[in-house]
Amino acid sequence: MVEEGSGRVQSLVEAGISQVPPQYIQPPESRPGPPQAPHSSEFPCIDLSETDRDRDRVREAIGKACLEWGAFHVTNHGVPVGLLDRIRSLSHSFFEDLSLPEKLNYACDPSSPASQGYGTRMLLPPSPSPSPSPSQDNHNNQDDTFVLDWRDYFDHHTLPLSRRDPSRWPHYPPSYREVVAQYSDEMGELARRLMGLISESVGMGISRIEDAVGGEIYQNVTVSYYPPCPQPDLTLGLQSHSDMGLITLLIQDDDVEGLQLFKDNQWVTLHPLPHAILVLLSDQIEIITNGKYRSAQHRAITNSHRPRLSVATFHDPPKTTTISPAPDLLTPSSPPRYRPVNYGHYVSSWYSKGPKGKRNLDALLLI
Ligand SMILES: O=C(O)CCC(=O)C(=O)O
Repeated sequence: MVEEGSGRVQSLVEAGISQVPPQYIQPPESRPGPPQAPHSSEFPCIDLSETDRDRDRVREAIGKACLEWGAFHVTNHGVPVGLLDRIRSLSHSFFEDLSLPEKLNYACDPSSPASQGYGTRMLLPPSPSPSPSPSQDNHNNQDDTFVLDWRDYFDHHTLPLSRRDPSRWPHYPPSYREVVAQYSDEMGELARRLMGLISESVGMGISRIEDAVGGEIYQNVTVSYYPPCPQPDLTLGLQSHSDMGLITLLIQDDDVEGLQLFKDNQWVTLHPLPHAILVLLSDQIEIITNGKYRSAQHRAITNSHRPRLSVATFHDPPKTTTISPAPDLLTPSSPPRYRPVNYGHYVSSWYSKGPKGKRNLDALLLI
């Protein structure tokens, strides 16, 4: 086993292990198991080029997808498809062409949540403090029992521009930094457009979701790399969770499946759709819409023969914002269903307690 701090899943695989180390073995109830549902042939796919011609129809399709799935694919989304191909191929190159020591030059700080750089552990390691104090409750409900994900990643802090420092991103391949910056800009624009449509689709004004978070969007671009796993039936590439913020825009390899959505109490595998972008509603949208739209619970499974890569672009509120159900959607017969929450506290709690599906959001439920 490679020592904590420098070890990455990819280095275990390159060392030729034939059995998964115990810290990656999921409890029986969380293991992938046989597929419980056929592939997602009914998964919604929305053509955004229709928006100018028939905004009502697009809005309606988005509303239906949000209600039924909390997720949908978009095509003709305006992001150049060559850019989607480039970021995937540059990311493969970073993980596959650089040595471990070269990649570790960009190692993230594993003790800080969502820190920028090359990492493997999503959740915070257990706190060294043996005596919890009530005011630190969020940070002391953790234990040693977090099962590790079969995943390495690179997290880029990209927006607002004051957070963007490309000198902390890989210098190789040579166009990496420029492509990530362009990708961030394009995805940020698409996210704003989609949040407008989502806001309208639930019966609010076009800017209502953005206004609810003070108009400033924080964006992280996270490339996940899932090496082949010798025992895919015992592991998860990424544990079951919903994303914390507003919306996530995700692309994945065209030819390797791995992403599953939890729908109607079953895990459904999503077919990658070449050049489409997957939109996932995240937890703060569920709160703002007072539960009318639910955030998408998802996970990644592994396979034994091929690496898989995805690029998730998260769009989040500033940590200082307090999020609560939008007053526009509240009536005496539809009172608030969620307690207001400071987004920074929500994030700390998520990273220290673990997502366990949607436990952090469920903890805010009033009724
Ligand atoms: O790799 C995937 O398909 C899922 C990635 C994901 O869920 C995440 O980055 O939060």
